Amino acid sequence: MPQEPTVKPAFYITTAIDYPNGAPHIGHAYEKIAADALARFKKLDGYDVFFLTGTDEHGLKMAQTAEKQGLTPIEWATKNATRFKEMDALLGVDYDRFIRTTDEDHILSSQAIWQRMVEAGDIYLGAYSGWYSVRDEAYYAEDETTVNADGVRLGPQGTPVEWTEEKSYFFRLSAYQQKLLDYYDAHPDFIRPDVRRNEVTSFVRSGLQDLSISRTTFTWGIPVPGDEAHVMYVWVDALTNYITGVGYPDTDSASFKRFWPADLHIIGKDIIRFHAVYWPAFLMSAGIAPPKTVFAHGFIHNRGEKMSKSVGNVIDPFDLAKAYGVDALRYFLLREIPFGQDGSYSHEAIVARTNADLANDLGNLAQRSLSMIAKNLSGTLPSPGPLAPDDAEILASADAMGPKVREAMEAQQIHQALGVIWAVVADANRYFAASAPWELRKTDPERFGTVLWTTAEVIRQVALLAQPFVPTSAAKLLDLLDISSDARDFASLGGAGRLAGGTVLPAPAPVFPRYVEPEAASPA
Ligand code: ME8
Repeated sequence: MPQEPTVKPAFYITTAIDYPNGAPHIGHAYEKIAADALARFKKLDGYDVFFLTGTDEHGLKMAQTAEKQGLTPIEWATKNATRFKEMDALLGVDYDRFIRTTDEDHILSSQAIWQRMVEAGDIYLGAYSGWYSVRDEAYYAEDETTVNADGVRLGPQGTPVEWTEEKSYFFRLSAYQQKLLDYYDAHPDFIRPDVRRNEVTSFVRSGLQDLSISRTTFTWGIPVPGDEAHVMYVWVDALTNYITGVGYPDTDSASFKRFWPADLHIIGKDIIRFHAVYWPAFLMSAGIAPPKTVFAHGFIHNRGEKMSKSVGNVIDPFDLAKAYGVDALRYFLLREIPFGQDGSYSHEAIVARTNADLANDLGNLAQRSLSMIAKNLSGTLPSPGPLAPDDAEILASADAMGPKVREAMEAQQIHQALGVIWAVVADANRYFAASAPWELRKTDPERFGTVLWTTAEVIRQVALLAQPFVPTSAAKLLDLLDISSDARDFASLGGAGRLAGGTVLPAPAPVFPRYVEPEAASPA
């Protein structure tokens, strides 16, 4: 009987698009790594994944910095967008498209959604005055501002604001208050985690004002269709990237039909309002379905302090990857910080994680067990004899890992997924120590083989599940177990992909190096 071709379910995941107004920092790296782990997990779990990331290149701030550098805005944006792409390449962020908001298709897409919102009667011309922050690209109400000791008025993010008046197009956000509240009610997973959902719901309940969505005071933006004196407010253009990426305005295209509405927008907590209030309102107005989930992660601080250029404590992800290795950095960020909460970076913390979890717990277990096979069994993986209760127990824990990790990942609890995997690694170490294979080698060769096979089989499943988080190291581990490329997805978890005794394994090599402090520089 010919088999029906199985159609993979679609999964569309995005990151925020970064301002390329300088080099990327560790906060940018963190978000991309987390989204990449979620995307890789879904791919390995049998989904047809589309993963979009990119850069948000318009706005006054970009134009001003470019001018200071003696460059045109597009030259400045291109220079930095290149650096963001280099970061992704270095960190293993395996996106399907890197969108730049200066891309031609995105300009057309932004003008198309604008037009739909006009047709819906949601855009009108008015005038705007208020306290405007160039850095935040946002207007604030007077009571949201404060005046500091130097007499400078500051917005809620601590950036200077100026009194500004201009003609502006407005979006009728006020008309969407109840629709949004109803939407949140009907879609409890729309805003995650709960703390953000509550924050957004109470913001919307307190009343929504119409939103100024065009600017006339600068030109570095997407022209408003039909009124070229205006450019779009950068957030209208920025948010639209998520539909451009899958083919908007061609809503009949295969990619749009397949991938929209997005399954998951991964963003930082500071931009939740744009994604959970403005964005669904724009989409509703344009007759497009809102995304399924917006997940806001927390902020990374340097030793507990907020990172800022003026303090000089901004962390360069290129430096970190060089110092610790890409997989150690990825593992640290994803394991240490509960996803959705703020977290801190420090040298001590990353070294402790790297050496304890990666080098000692997983690295040593693999190296010790595989070396025993190499030395005592000429590198041939033994077949298991009858399983003793201890063997059966650790094997059952390994088999139970897949479903638990999946459950955590479905809820974007990345740190918990890693917790589940590394709990089994810890159990496997206890099992290995208690079974003392080095003693069995002479006294009970059959059990010696069973313990080594069982350990290798647990490592196989750990390595399979570790792929989304530490892709390069997990691949090396799978190489050491001679796992073919078609047996590396999650269909091979559990009993489906058991290691076959008799396989000749390659010579073992350490996969997770220990971090060793560089020699203290000798005094000059
Ligand atoms: O907000 N820790 O761009 P952006 C963790 N262009 N995440 C951080 C962080 C930190 N210290 N600092 C920033 C923008 N982020 C807009 C987005 S989306 C349509 C437009 C996160 O370069 C931040 O929360 O300022 C955001 O999700 C992303 O990095 C880009 O920030």
